[in-house]
Amino acid sequence: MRTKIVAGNWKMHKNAEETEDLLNELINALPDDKEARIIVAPTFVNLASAVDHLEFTNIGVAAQNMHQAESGAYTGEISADMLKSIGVGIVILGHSERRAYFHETDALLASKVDTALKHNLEVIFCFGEELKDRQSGNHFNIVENQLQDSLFHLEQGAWENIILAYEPVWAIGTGETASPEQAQEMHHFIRETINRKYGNIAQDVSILYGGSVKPENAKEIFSKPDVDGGLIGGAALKAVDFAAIVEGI
Ligand code: G2H
Repeated sequence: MRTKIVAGNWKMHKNAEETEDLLNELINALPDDKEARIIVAPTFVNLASAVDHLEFTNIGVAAQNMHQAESGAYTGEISADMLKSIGVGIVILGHSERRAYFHETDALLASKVDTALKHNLEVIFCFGEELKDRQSGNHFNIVENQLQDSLFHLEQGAWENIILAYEPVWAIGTGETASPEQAQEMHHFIRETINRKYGNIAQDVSILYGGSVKPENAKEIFSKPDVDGGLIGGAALKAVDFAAIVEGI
């Protein structure tokens, strides 16, 4: 059985007080009868307080990014060791906003993945095609290349610490969602692609869907056999919506 996961990517939202408020609301609102891992990813400056706040809960804390170097003259950046040192065990890498606005390439992401794994961080690795790729029918190629170029250098054992998040760029923050059938088709393709390279461990890799997941569409998307949960942006910023999405798992 693969682990079901619902993760909230808070992006650049919520100051310190708002972070604490949302965490308190989540602690009260989240259902406790679900066999799913729940993860939240607040901003860097609120990670330490989130770890403290959630210490006696089963909600995990993820960072939204990290630098690939161990340390050094990289003004404004955060290392894997710094995340570990405050009790963060998970990092989101490769989000399309990082790729688009901060020019993160598949090769750069491969080195971020290596550094994260070296420090025993779990990685939520995001990838997905742009609208032009889907319109030209090139979406499977793009996704396969992203996997190959950032993850297929890994040894089989490393996959225990990899969670995938397929996020079609055209569905992110746009209100447009991939249909459950489109999500299933791509998730199945992703699993087959991993299977061709690594064999049976493909069955154990959790593949989350991300892109305008909301309470109204979560249950149907999560019902698909190769969809193991979601990475939620906008709808993770309200406890009532995030809890309703978790209800759908
Ligand atoms: C995709 C998703 C979270 P949203 O970026 O990673 O955001 O649910 O707002 O589309």
